[in-house]
Amino acid sequence: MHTTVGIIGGGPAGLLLARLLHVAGIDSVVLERRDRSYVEHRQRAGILEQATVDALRAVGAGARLDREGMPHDGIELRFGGRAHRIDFPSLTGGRNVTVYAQTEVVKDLIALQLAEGGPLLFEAEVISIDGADTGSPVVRYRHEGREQILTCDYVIGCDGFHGVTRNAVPDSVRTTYERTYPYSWLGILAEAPPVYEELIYAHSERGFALASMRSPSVSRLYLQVPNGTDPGDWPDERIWDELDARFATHIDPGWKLERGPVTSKAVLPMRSYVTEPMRYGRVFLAGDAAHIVPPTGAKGLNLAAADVIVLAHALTRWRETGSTELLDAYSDTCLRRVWRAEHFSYFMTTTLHTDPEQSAFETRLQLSQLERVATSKHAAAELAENYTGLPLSG
Ligand code: FAS
Ligand code: PHB
Repeated sequence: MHTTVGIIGGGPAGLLLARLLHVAGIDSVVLERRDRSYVEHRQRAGILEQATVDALRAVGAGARLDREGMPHDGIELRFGGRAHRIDFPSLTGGRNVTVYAQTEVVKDLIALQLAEGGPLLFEAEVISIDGADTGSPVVRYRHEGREQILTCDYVIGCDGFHGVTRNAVPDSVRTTYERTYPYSWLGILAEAPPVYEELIYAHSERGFALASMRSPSVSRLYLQVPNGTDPGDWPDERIWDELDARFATHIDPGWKLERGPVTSKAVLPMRSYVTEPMRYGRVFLAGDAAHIVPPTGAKGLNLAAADVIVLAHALTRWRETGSTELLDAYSDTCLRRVWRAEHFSYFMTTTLHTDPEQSAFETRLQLSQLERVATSKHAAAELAENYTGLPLSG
């Protein structure tokens, strides 16, 4: 089989790229290792920046998002027994975010691709990519019990952190940067109506907690836990009690979450990771295949979207004019945004989480930083601009 653009991975990056190329009249094939149900039900991100929403609308995936997505104009920070709201539009010239789960984004994009896009093959595991530095790279994959070949003009690795495409970039030209954190998140989904209008990020000496949502009847909540935590050690009541303890404030000591059946429970490690460059010859990397951020800044999914928006624009320029100027600039263009998001995610994570080893001095520094955000519109604007997403360039 031959295609112009071979896309490895049917997560948000791969699926959005396929749709962006389809709209531009460029053919592609998506190879996804897992089955459809697994990909559609993998619990991950929940916050979409405006640029991500705009891209989904532009490729025809905006209808349900516009019906069911929840626009949010701010977040609440809780620390030192107090609460402070960060208002996005007034601090960013009108920007906000939309709460719409990654599972729903993936469902919408898969339905579109199957209905009117190029081939999207599930249970098609890519084994290797050969000829990255030639004009016709070759993807070897296993599908329906047979090893098969896809020849391409370009190959895009959208295969996430555990994918294979990064291996096509020789160690001699590749640099990786990594930081792991001394804590993880225990994430739950619960059939419990959120008693809060907007997301709550809580710093407490017991550890970090985040209250998000999936709908008016489904809560999405996270607790900082030690690395290696077994979700089985956290029965539902223990989770609810700990969440209430971490969200407690002096101003409303009776504030409690509404409880309900926990339908999903998982521990998520925290990692910062970047691999440079995001391109070698005819092979490009996008999304988690190239970079990972701790989810505290809600950047992961949005960075993946930003990469493929830039890449689709560059491939369209190449198809229309033959110029590879934007393709040649892809890695540098994306890495500027990636490193900004890496820093913001690191800032949110290290400011809001209580490292078990940290000193009392470091805790006071965290509280001082949070106080600064709560009392300075300039400091609040810096957080709001990064959280709602900086303008796309390139
Ligand atoms: P993905 O990992 O989503 O998709 C890669 C796809 O490639 C997968 O479907 C995989 O099956 C496929 N693949 C891998 N190897 C392959 C091969 N050899 N052949 C074919 N296919 C292959 N971000 C947030 O903003 N907020 C969150 O709360 C949040 N929570 C997360 C929780 C978890 C457990 C994880 C792992 C990530 C979380 N993230 C979160 C980040 C997440 O949303 C990613 O940023 C997002 O999924 C990136 O999308 P992709 O780059 O498409 O990678
Ligand atoms: C989520 O809703 O899953 C979510 C929201 C904000 C984050 C991380 C995860 O920072």
